[in-house]
Amino acid sequence: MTRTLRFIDSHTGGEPTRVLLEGIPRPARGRIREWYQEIRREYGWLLAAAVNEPRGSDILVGAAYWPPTESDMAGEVMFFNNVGLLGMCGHGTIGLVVSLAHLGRLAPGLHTLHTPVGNVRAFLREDGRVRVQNVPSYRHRKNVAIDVPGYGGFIGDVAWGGNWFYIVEHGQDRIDLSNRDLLTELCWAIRGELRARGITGRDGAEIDHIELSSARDAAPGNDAKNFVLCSGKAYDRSPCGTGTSARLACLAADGVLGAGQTWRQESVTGSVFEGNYESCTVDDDGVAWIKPSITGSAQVTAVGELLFDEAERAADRWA
Ligand code: PYC
Repeated sequence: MTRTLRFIDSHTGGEPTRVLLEGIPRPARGRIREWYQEIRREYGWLLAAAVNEPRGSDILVGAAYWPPTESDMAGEVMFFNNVGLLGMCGHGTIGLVVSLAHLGRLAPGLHTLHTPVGNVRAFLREDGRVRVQNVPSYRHRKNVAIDVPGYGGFIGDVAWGGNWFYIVEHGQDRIDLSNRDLLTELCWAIRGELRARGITGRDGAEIDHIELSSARDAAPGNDAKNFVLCSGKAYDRSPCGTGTSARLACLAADGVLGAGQTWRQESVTGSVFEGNYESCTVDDDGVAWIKPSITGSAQVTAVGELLFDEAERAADRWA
């Protein structure tokens, strides 16, 4: 039996997003934050097959999209990649909004999307740029020192921006595409060391995104350039919306960036997100929470149908 999924592809600053428009039934019960297990169990094989080879590649981020069920929302979205489900995805949200606009399903203005880690608001401007008001973000731990075998010592912050990040100010190797293999292996080794030492996000959550940042390597006019290694060992071609949000949370906590000030975050490929935050609130535990926004643009690259054979269920790529 053949299954068909309609899709629309885009890229946001070089990072691709594949939106699945239909074919993944909306779970009958609960809110989207409760759907992880059911989606993984019933449709994980299909999502994995939609983004991985031979239909996609390791760098493709997928978005299972469900149209609005309430009048004040633009729909529900669950992001995923080559190895599993994600929390939020900033570049993917920009890609989703531009894709829905391309299909005539969404007009310029403010739209609310539900994700498993909270609601996000996306403002589609008349010029096509999208401002994403991401989930509240914060720094969990500052100056976490680790010794990575073969690479030496690193100090980084653990922060949440919709996914978990370990963010390192990295002056050693240039953040440049010509260094992508070296940076990939370094980030992978850092992640392995974090795991080996039991360094996690809140509630034991795995830190599955590593972000190297350098002001030195940024182009004039930009504040910093980053290299972000995602959970499936692919590096983000965009400046990473959730990674930029996590970074903004650290900058806010350190008093380096004030509310409303713009932070120009460049990616390793040279694409840029503009970031800022609205307000910073310190909770009873002394944690500084921000409401971050990132602005960027996306381009639609393809629309079509993916065909699957039910027999592929047995070859679940996320297993
Ligand atoms: O833009 O948040 C992001 C993102 C997460 C993983 C890849 N891109």
